[in-house]
Amino acid sequence: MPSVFPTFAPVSPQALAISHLLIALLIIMGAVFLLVAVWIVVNIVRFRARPNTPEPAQYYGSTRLEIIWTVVPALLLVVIFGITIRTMGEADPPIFAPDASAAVRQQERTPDLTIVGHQFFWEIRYPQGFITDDELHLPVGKRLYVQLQSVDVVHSFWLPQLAGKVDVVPGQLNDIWLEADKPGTYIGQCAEFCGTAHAWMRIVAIAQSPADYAAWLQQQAQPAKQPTSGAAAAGYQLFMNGTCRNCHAIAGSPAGADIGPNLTHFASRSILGGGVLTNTPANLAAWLTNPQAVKPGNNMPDFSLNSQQVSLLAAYLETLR
Ligand code: HEC
Ligand SMILES: [Cu+2]
Repeated sequence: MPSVFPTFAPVSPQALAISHLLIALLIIMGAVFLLVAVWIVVNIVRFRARPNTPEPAQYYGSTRLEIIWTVVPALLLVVIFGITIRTMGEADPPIFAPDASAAVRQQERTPDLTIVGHQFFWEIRYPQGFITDDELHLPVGKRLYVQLQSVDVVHSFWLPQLAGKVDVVPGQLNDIWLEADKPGTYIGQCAEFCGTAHAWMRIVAIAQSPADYAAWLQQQAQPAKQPTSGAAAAGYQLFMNGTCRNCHAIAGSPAGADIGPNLTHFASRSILGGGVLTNTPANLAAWLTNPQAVKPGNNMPDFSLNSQQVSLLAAYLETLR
């Protein structure tokens, strides 16, 4: 079950540091708020108008008070500045280990993962040579060096239980550390308005034990098999001879485009359309029938497929485990 208050349920040292900063700020701000609120209430009561009392004494200007209400907030800001700087160091540790040699530092560090923002889904490239979308897997307890790119507009990558928020900017390489110290499913979201369907640009991170992760890697690295009979084979023909392959890639097939999500292991994913639906056969049929009705404004057009075409295509796509 995903956490309702993800920022307060960190599962990595980076997210923990950010969470601590947030809690510290809430305490400081809460204390200031309480102090001011209580002081106002006390004075409203104490100096309220009573019958037959003269107007209380009026004061104009007080150097002492002005010094206090300048110095105290300034000191608070110094404290907040200090703990923020410390958090920044913890949340975004240096790319190279402190003892890395000069030769190592000269080279560009190869990312453990590359994540590419598209309107309106996340493409995840694994160094093992395969691509998946919207659902990333990572081994528990390992800190991954992740590079972030965009092919279109500015997005923002945010998995609050795992790390801070980093903008994903076209023409620029940004990076982030991703780590989860507990197995589980963590939900993220594009956090920069990037167009009509922005709200359904989610990402699911699944942290697995090293053995489960290795098995997943092995499975994802397999190319798709071409079905040889039945509805799936007919769906394959529709897919390859129709317009689908102009935008989608399926490893091991002639489809190799990179406009829409990579569908090689589509049926193994838990979500569909950036999280707008869970990935079930019925939802897949709804998506193919009219993706614009399911996720208005997304970049897959409505092809007005008839129900037979939908069921053949779905039969094929469901084989892509
Ligand atoms: C013009 C490009 C384009 C064409 C052509 C196209 N799609 Fe898509 N498709 C997309 C985009 C873009 C998305 C991602 C939508 C989103 O989540 O924002 C997508 C998403 C999907 C998904 C959901 C994938 C996922 O992981 O969530 C499926 C399944 C799919 N398309 C199947 C098809 C089939 C079958 C065809 C042929 C009838 C087809 N597409 C034709 C662009 C295209
Ligand atoms: Cu976005």
